[in-house]
Amino acid sequence: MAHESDKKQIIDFIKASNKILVMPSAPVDCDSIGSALSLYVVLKKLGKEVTVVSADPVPNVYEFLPVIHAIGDRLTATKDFIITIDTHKTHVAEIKKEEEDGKTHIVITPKGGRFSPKDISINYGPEKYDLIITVDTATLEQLGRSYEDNVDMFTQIPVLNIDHHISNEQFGKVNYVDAMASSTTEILIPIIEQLEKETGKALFDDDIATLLLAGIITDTGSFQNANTTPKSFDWAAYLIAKGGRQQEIIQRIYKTKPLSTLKLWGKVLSKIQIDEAYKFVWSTVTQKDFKDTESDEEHVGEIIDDLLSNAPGAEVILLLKEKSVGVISGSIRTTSASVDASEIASIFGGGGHSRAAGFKVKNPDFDKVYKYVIEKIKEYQANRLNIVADENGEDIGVAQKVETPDMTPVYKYEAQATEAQVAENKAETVAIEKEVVEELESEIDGSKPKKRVGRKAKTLKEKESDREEMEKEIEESGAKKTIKERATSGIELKLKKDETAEEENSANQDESVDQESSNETHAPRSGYRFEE
Ligand SMILES: [Mn+2]
Repeated sequence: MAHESDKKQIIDFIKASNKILVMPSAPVDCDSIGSALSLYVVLKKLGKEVTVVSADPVPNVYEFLPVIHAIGDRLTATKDFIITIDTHKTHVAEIKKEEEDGKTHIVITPKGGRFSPKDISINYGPEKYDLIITVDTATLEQLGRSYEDNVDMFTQIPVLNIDHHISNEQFGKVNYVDAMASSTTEILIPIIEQLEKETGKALFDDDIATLLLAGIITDTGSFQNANTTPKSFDWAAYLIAKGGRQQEIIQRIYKTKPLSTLKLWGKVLSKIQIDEAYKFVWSTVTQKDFKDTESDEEHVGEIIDDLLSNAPGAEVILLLKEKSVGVISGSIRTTSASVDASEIASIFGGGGHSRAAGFKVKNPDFDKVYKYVIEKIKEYQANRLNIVADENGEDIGVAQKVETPDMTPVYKYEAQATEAQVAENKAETVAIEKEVVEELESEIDGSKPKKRVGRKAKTLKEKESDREEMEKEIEESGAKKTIKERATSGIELKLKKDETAEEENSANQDESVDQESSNETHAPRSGYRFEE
């Protein structure tokens, strides 16, 4: 957990670094953005080069936050790709770049003599950053693509891990994790104070105070959640005194709903179905709903927690979403400790936590998946509640009458695609190799004019290094899949739950869920992203 010595190390690393990459977790929330942006302003004031990258888009609701546009959406190449030519034997006369449908040829004209593939080597330049700071991020996987596409970078550059999730995996070079803090921005306050002291520069201003305050207000659910501590109030008061704009935060986050969101909520509410016998409430949202109301997925967020979970008597709540054409996801909430949402989600290849879970499948037929999921959940509830016959006196077991659609979880498709890419790459490599050999042979016996064997050799090398990278990715995604599979398995989750009851309690995916359960300490977001 957080020690003074960790704080000292954080300060020392910041002071010694110049090109700093700050990363909030994905999907972003107000605490992760507030943390990242307040650091951005502070580090800028200290004369550092700062880059903030969020793998997931920033929801419109946070547009009012100061310097919000400093957040970049992708991590551009963190290193240069360097092609080196050995000029011991042959010198270079000229280097040209030629573009040809989707390819760039680097054409090297020798000064007398000839280059051979052996003279070419490929390297990477140095990293463009000398420090990474992750904020509000419990696992590296929560950084999404920014991590997945740059796994290497995280082993080569020191990572400062500043967070308040009890589930934090301590992946940093320095881990400053305080699970007692209500928000990550709360942890940053003493760090910024210390930086002020040590550098003699005034760092706090209205904007920084507003960003930090926004993190505290939202992560405590306006001081309603169980994770609210006396310290949260103290810090909030301190930040308001520093110029934090509390009214603006409340107004923009809690009191403003775009018309499109209200329209979407209306649609979802009009489709609510309640089955009292099964204690099951559900609704759907489709691509057509999004189109009709001119809203997007961002606006679905609170529907399940704010609207559906309030239905009296409901134990199991489901919102089935057509996320995009052909991709269907389900968000499941349970209101009673005796029903395990993750167990229900696991029926459909998903997972999550006891109160909040989800699944995501690839299937173009929304209606078919809908019928199947509803009947399966009813069946699950029938078994739990010992319902032997439905209201018409018919036997339960309805699910067997419904055709089982393809319910393969989305991540399985993703892994297959990568394997296919490797195979394709391999086939291409073999073909090029063959061409190179043929051309070399024809060159030797002089039967054909000289062709650009060097260029092909280079393509070959590139393809091979691409393939190596892809294979590594698959290997890593294999490891990741194990984590996911662990999450999808109800049994494993139960084991985990027994081990750390506290963690289970605090592991609900949406912090808003925690408002309803009173016995919880802090509520970290889960590392698994089935909800999305
Ligand atoms: Mn947080």
